[in-house]
Amino acid sequence: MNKRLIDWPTFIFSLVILLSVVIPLILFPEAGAEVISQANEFVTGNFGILYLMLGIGVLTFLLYVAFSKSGKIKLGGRETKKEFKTFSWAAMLFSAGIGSSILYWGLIEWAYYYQGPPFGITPESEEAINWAASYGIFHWGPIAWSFYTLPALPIGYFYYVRKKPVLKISEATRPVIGKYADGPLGVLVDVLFIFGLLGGAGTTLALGTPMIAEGINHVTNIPVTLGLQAVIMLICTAIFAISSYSGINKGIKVLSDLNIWLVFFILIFVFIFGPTLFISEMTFTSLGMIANNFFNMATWLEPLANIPGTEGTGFPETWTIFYWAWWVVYAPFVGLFVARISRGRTIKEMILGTLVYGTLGSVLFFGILGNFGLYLQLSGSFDVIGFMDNYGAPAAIIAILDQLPISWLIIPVFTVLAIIFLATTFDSASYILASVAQRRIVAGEPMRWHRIFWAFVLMILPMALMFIGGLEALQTASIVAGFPVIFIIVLLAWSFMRASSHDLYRQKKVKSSSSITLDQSEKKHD
Ligand code: NM2
Repeated sequence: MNKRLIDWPTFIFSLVILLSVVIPLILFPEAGAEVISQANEFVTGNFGILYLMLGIGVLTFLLYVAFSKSGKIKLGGRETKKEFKTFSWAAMLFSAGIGSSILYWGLIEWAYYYQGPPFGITPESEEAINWAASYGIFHWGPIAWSFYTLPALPIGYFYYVRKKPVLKISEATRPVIGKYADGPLGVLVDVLFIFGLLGGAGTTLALGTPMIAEGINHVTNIPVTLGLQAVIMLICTAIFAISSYSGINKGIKVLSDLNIWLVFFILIFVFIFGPTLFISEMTFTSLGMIANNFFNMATWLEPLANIPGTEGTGFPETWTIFYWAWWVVYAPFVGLFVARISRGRTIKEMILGTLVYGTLGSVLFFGILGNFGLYLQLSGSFDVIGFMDNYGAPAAIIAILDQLPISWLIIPVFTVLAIIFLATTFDSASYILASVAQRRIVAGEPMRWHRIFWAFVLMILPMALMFIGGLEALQTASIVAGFPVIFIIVLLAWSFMRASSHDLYRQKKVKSSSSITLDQSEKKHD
């Protein structure tokens, strides 16, 4: 183990912040939960507009870059081949960026929109049904995926084009913050990112664990207790720690491929044995609905709710803003990961690949799983909402699956899938946390013990909160922990533009081919 490789200020500062949140929460659980919920309301209530503006801005920016000259820049030298085949690339991208939450929300999100639709629509009306089927896809669609893609641009650029062996957020902001990237400002950027990601991971675990527990309960009859949930968290940690320890090629890639095959199995099964025609038509109709209302959905902030005496629905804060915040905290991490696996691709391929494959994946999940649940409700064959009111969302998710043929097989497969999905997000997260808390990457990977270390840290906050009964407070942790990440995203976009236009300008003859290789050996950088 080489201690000199560790970036001690980032490492220690992140742990100090984590402990300074966890310890008071354990000592004063009630006051802690109250503070978290107030902070959440403060951020979503006052700064929601920033998130929505960022969403539209980032998507526009990426489309511009993809089709501009910078889009042609290849990540790597002229001879560099794509490191991963497109299938594995897309599988890893999806598995890293999406965790078990897509199983959770994919199956049940419609039920919330159906009962509490946006735009002043009557709950449970026909219009509410159309929105219920569409909004989930929107919240996991192109804007969401653009948050993920953006950080990959500067990071991939520095790693593969300028060939700096550093996978760090601060490094990618160097063209803007200059030498301060090596000082406290750089540490701050990395620490804020780490802290945001720990919050985002908390949200993921707070949703995933109860659902996995219900699945296990259904199969084995073991009651859903705190103990069971703690064991689940530990098993998940063990799986993703092993995967992260084995590295990208052996662990992370193998688990991601397995993950995608299981996903195909579940989705195809539900599509064939569920209401196939309803699923197809509803999904197709939703796509039209989203296309038609895209900008309304992306900008709706319910401004009238600010007028004294007017009651709002709270829809933007509870859903769109919450979602954007959650995607944003994961973004630098997924961006780092996408950059790491994109050697040999052009910037344009990377942008369009994440946007298209990512959105396509979300459409399949929400279209198939969500519309299956919606169909059960509307056809009267199973009262999902009634069940959810009595037993909660995680139990309702398993109960929906129980309506399928051979559910004795489907529910265990689904539960295993949820565990793997969670693990494939957390293995890459711990891998990336280790890269950020390291000064340099040697032999292409952060140190092994360091990856394991972060795997366990990812679990500490959720475990602590679970024992004090704060799993619900944790569901909004991404918002509170992630607010500063908005600024990091803007900084990253700015850095990429600065660096790439600078290098392109210096590149004397750019041929009009489909990819540009910038030979960095001859240049000096700003
Ligand atoms: N996002 C995609 O829990 C998960 O599935 C990880 C969640 C940000 C909503 C990411």
